[in-house]
Amino acid sequence: MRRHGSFRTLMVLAILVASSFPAAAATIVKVELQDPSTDDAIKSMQMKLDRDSVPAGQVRFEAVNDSKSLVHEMIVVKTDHDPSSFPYDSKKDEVIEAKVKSLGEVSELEPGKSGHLSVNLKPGRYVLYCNQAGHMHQGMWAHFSVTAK
Ligand SMILES: [Cu+2]
Repeated sequence: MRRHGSFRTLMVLAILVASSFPAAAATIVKVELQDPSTDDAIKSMQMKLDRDSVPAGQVRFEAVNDSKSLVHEMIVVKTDHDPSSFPYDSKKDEVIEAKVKSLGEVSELEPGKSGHLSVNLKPGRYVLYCNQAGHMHQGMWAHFSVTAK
């Protein structure tokens, strides 16, 4: 009985140790969605990232809409191109999302709201952009890169 008891104790310890080291934590990227209503010093729409490169793996984008008046969003696309060359519907003044493969998005945040997106990213070049009418053309996008581990 005594041997069994200590074996059980060891097993419990092993499980406790294993569970205190969770699978690799996500890299957090903070994204601020801004426009001239955010601050007088900001002259155009923009997407401000606290880092523009992360190692491959799980990434958690934490987006905050810093606008005082406009809805913004953040869409993630893996591409070597600038959004200025994405298929565009000039009537709607927006990127044709059906033709640009999105890896996920934090969609339509009201002013002051925040949201997040967790995705597993492979090495390569990415673009983050906002597809509210006209916003991409007003500069609301950012390059982002993922490096091999
Ligand atoms: Cu926007």
